Amino acid sequence: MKVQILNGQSIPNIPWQDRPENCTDVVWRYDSNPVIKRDALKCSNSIFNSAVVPFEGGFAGVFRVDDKHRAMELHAGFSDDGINWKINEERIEFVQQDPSTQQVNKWLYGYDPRVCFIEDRYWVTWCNAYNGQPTIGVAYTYDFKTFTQCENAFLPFNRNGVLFPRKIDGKYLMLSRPSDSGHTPFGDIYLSQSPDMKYWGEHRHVMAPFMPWESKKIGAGPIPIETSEGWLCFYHGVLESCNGFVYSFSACILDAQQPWKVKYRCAEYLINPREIYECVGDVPNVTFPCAALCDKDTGKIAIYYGCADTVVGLCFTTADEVVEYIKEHSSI
Ligand code: BMA
Repeated sequence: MKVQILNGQSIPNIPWQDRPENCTDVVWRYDSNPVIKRDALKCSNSIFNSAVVPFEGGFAGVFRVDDKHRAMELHAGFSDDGINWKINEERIEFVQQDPSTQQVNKWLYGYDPRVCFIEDRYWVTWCNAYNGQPTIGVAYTYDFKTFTQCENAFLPFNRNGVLFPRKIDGKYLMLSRPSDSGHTPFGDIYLSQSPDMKYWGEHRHVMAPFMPWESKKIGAGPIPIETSEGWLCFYHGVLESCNGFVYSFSACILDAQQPWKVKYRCAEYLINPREIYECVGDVPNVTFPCAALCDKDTGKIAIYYGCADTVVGLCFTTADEVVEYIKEHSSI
């Protein structure tokens, strides 16, 4: 491998398919997509934008489940192979250990979770309602059974809170996208820092929409992957067409020590809505990545992405290929 995966994990059972012979794309889809169908649960209207990590030799995750009331809920789930999932029928009931969070954390809705292992536990961030308005919720778990909720990271309005998998200079780092109370026709990615996962500051601008495919707004996706070239970050971008928003995704490489500095940024999307399950669903034309598994020994990457706000798809690349592609097609 030319690109080394730093501080990563061996995942010998990472879900994987080789690139089909007739495909020249740098990221290719699993041929049996979607991996999670909308009716995987009795209560589910749709299951999409969900986060998956290696766990106890298999995999665990936090899933966005919109139920048949059309309430947006988070459910835990488990899998041996990353493809066949057993998702809990009941939503996560977050534990409020701190009396002050009992006051603020009245559950209203939660969506677009990310899961990040840092040091000794799995941190969950998601779009959480505070005072009925979206901001970044924070919780941790050791076992995907008990989830302890903490203070929200920011004031409303904010979305797409994505943690880095290790501290830098003693601080936790989080990407996010300040937004508004509605369908937000704007948005840049920012980075914030915290000594304790509670107080966030030292905010830095990372990047703004740039190319046409992402011209309306951008948002961080899976947990950044640390490589010998810097942090490999997949992110979504939104184009506004005469028929509504189109969500595609691509990737950039952020500086290893100062990740608010963008080293390379792919000018093209890597995946855009074109398969039927990406173009047709509750919200058409959406591909929205929330998790990426990366095997440090081979550089294989498996990306989980929501499709048309209805189902979960899987696609693949390798660190060598995607990093080379980003560098060759960089807009900076
Ligand atoms: C965004 C979020 C995502 C969703 C997307 C497309 O604002 O709500 O959960 O996938 O819109 O509807």
